[in-house]
Amino acid sequence: MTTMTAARTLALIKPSVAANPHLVDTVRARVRAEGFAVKAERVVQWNLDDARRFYRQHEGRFFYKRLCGYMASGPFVAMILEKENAISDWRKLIGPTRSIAARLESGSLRGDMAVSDTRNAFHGSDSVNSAREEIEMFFPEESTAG
Ligand code: RTP
Ligand code: MG
Repeated sequence: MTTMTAARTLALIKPSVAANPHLVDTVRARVRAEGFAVKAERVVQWNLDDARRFYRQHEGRFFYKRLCGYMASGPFVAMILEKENAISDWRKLIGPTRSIAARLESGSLRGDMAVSDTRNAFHGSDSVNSAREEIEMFFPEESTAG
């Protein structure tokens, strides 16, 4: 149920997990069990330029090229998740960026599904502003979302 305090975040199920429908179902079930409402969902296929644009803040980092290649390697799932504290709670549920750290956080989605620090299976917006921008980018029809 939507409440006055509900917040929204943009979640991505990255291509390594999105390629497997059973894993995507597992993620959806987990998302709902943790109290998030899935407000919108779509499948997206990027080319390299789309990936470079989205991750431009990481241009020049040693992992930038493989990150962009990964994100353009196949379809992925974008979702708007709604819940109180959605931004921080989703990032907590996915777990740390680095896979070794994620594995140490029992129950984290990256701990269960990441295959490397780059192919780490999930994205979550990191602030209210980035959530608003990213929701607008993937779901322009949801322009009032924040
Ligand atoms: P995201 O933006 O995808 O939600 O992930 P994040 O905030 O946890 O991580 P960030 O530092 O923003 O990095 C963006 C994505 O780049 C890849 N990465 N690979 N050492 C590495 O190989 C490395 N570090 C980062 C990951 O796919 C990460 O999610
Ligand atoms: Mg980030």
